[in-house]
Amino acid sequence: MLTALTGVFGDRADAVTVAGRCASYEELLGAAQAVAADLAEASVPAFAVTATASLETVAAVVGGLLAGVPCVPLPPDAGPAEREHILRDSGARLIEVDFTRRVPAARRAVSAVGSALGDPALILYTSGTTGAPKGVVLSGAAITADLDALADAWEWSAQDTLVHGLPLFHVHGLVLGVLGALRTGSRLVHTGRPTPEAYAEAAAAGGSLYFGVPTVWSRIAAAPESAAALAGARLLVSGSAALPAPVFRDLERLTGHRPVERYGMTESLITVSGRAGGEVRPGTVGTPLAGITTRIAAEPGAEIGELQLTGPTLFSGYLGRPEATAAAYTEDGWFRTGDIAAVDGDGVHRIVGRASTDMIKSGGYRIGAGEIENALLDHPQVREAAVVGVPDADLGQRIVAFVVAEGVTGTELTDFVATYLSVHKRPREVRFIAAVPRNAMGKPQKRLLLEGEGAGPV
Ligand code: MLC
Ligand code: AMP
Repeated sequence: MLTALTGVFGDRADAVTVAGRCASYEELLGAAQAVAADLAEASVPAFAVTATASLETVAAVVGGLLAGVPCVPLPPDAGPAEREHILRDSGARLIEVDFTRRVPAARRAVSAVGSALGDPALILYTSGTTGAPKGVVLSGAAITADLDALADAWEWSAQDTLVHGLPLFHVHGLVLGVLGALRTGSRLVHTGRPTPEAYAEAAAAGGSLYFGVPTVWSRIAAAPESAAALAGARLLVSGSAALPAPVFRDLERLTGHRPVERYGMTESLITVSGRAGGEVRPGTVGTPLAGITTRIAAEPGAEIGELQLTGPTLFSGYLGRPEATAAAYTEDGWFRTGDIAAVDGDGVHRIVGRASTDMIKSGGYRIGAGEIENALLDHPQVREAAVVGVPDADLGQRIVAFVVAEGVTGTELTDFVATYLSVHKRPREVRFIAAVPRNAMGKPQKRLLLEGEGAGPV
């Protein structure tokens, strides 16, 4: 899978830069082989690493691939409850990585780079509409199929320098942003954090291909000097949430580039994308990648409906949850994305919204309302809780919790959630209400809570 580590593209001292620290492929491989040797001896079903933006995280993931042991990247800002859930659910052993450690040749677990493609390569935890996050098992074969299709769509090659500053515990930053660079041989500059200044600075270092979530792009569009520095790039790519049309236009005006949008999910990897050199229109996410077939499950006479797909990039299942895995597919075997979409006459896809108000996207992070509600309900003062995503110019959606509670402040509840879950799952606002509106069946009527918040119908 990791073609660059075989040396076919040559090597350089700054082949991989993460948060200001550089490594050659040889150095990365050496550190990863030390991880792999330990994993081979430990005989564990999976291992976890606290996935800070660091060379250590990259070495851990590569080491897991070399040893054939799946890696579970833990969000570094996860609170104890979320960390414990992930570790317990996956059975993963938490490891620490010393990037400078090397093992003698005799202890190296695997000599060939990228064997056992069918095996689980990564287990990424992601939220559903209810309950705790589930482990999405991704095989090496699904990942390589996706990266090769993207390389084709974006003309992504060893001539590129990939720039981004996205978290290393999700598909966007880790699969595309790290494994993609190691497969295509493009130099990687991970900026630590995805700030406009850092993206601009990387332009001076030859950045050609830039990844960002819409929040990153909207912050760049609001920083004209930084945006102008991206004029020399080859391709700007946005994904993980919808890129607002005004941000698209601002980027075009300031950088001279029409950003390419692509669509994906943790479970399916990236499945639909605009093409380098192709026509891109704001509000559209392009056409299916090679090997992917899509369909819209619409009511008779309607043009929009749930986007469903099949193809080689799909996950192997939710770890230990066969029922949940089965429920993610239609009876005739298509993966149900839960996204509402339309396909234009020329096959270009538009994502119109999500089927459920219980799946929130904030800053490109996927957050299940149920998970936050459960955390809030664990607070002794909280009697009812309903969590929604309210439209937000910066974050796409911001998390707002409506609670029925006495004797506790909003800040106390936000802090309470932060100690349980990841920092980015904290509600931005807590609103106290007399009762959660419910229908005759007792189901919360979240659309009533969203009324007046500028949320259009989905
Ligand atoms: C955050 N903060 C809060 C808060 N939430 N403070 C109080 N109350 C809350 N509720 C703090 C943060 O910790 C931070 O503090 C500061 O406020 C600014 O937070 P922010 O506005 O959230 O900005 P930032 O931290 O810069 O995050 C924005 C972002 C981030 C865009 C960088 O959301 C991000 O990295 N998103 C990427 C998500 C992603 O990769 N998704 C891909 C999923 S895969 P401090 O002290 O730290 O400054 C996928 C598949 C696909 O979707 O298609 O790609
Ligand atoms: P995640 O599992 O975190 O990857 O989140 C997947 C979800 O992100 C999808 O189901 C979509 O709702 C959303 N998403 C990803 N890319 C896009 C995009 N380009 N436009 C709109 N929504 C997107």
